[in-house]
Amino acid sequence: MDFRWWKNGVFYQVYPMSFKDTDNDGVGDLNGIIEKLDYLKALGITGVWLCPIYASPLADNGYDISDYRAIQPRFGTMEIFETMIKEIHKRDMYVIMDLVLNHTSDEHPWFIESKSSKDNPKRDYYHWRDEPNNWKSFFEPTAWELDPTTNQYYLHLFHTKQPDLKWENPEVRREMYEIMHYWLEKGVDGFRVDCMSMISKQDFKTQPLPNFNDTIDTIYSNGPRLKEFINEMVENVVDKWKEKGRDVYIVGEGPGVKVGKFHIYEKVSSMFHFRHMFLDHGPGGRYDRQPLDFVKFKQIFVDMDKEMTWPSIFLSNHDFPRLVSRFGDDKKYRVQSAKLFGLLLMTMRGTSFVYQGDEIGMTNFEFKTFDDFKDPKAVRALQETKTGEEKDNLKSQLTTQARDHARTPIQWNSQPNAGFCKAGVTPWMKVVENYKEINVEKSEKDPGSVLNFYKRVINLKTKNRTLTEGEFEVENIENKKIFSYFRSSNEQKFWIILNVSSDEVVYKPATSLSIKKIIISNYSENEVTSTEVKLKPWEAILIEI
Ligand code: ISL
Repeated sequence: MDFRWWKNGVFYQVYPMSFKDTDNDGVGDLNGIIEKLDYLKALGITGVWLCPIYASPLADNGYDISDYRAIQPRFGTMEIFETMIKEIHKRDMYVIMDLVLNHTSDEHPWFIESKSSKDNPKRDYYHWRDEPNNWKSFFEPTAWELDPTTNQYYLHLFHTKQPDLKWENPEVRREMYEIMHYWLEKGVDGFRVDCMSMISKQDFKTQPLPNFNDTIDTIYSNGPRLKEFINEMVENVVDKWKEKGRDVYIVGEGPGVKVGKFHIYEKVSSMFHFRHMFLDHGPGGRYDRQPLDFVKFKQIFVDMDKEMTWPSIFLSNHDFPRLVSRFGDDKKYRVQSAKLFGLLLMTMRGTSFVYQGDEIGMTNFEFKTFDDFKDPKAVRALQETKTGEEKDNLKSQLTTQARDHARTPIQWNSQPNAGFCKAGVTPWMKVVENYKEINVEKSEKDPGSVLNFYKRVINLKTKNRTLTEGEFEVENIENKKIFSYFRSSNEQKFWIILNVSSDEVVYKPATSLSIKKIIISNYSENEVTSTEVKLKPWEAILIEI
């Protein structure tokens, strides 16, 4: 098998608005990223995924692009961007850019032209109809907005300020490939393609919409021409650079990627599948939280490992609550459970992605008023609530489910504003109150910190071929509290055993195992024999067998 740079890689996802502010406007910036590159290097990171930094009115924090070839002035200038790329490469790290190809901002010149008249040459860059159908937007009750100039509706699967591009139009596709070349020429190493699974649209006939999550699988994603568009993108972009000796990495965002559908995506380097991220979303979607079924959670990874040539492993990102608060116990066992998920993240087959702040075990924030929420999805949901009861229900849903939890500033130290921005400056999102206890500076000094554990597991993953490419095999999948799996190659075999509960659990492996060495654990002492393991709450052990 060819061994490509991103295969043993560990990416770190930077959400620039919340990473580090250096120009005192309360919003993170590119100079802030440059300032912290040594921190990422010391963490063992091999690549950076940079969330959108393009010119944008920021209706969806940059996922609404108004100029694909310009830098959003709040983040910096093109010169600073170029310096950042050089500084990343100087440290032997790679960088991929988040590219939003499914939609633009409504302030993009294409859309301004498109809406100006029915016969404008850019009219066909977007989806226009005389009548809306029953499609819902991810953020709003309907996916169609009436534009008064021509009295037609345009499609927006997300915000009204994010009209969907019409990929069926070859001109649109050509524009997009040129944009990709533009950034590759500047030296970036690849892209995370936003909403890749949604760029080819089903026909717009009205169809039943029984359950919003099913809608993602059956109507919005995996559209009829998707495979053709993806293959064409790879031919026009990746293959062209291959001829010049560069291995361009493309990871697609893939809500709706499921068993039986991966063949659509086989030409891109990798895909993010989202099934584990939607498990606790009920028929009403994200704000209809259901208890997490941990057996199903494991089964998803088993199924997707079989389905995908090369998986991308992530357990959180900027669109979901904090990892330790969502899947772990962010109170009594915060440190143990954050470490457990760090070990899980680094020991499944695939390229691993750490979301900023998870490496120090950052938690959800406790909101005081609805004004604390900035995410357009939360803001819109609030507008839709009519009664006090609906408000109370939304409040409890936002407490656990809001995307905002992942977007609070990184807690760098115990100074005011957690060192994210200067004292006296108001950060765009509130800093979580626990920053004096949970921050990078403190974690660096504490050998038992989540951060120092992450360093060790990242280092293990990037240096060990078995952990990167070895087979992944799960046993006793029906066990509700234990995740027990093996990674094996011709050279080595590892057993990873995780207690995903706050209880003490005695676990017996399916067969007796010969223990060679405990490689790493989140407890200093473990009770392991070849036939039985006694696990403390959230105990996680990596054993060579
Ligand atoms: O968070 C979700 C729904 O509540 C996800 O389904 C998410 O909307 C979906 O994965 C697409 O996300 C991406 O595109 C959005 C943007 O808001 C997200 O931040 C981005 O990750 C629109 O560009």
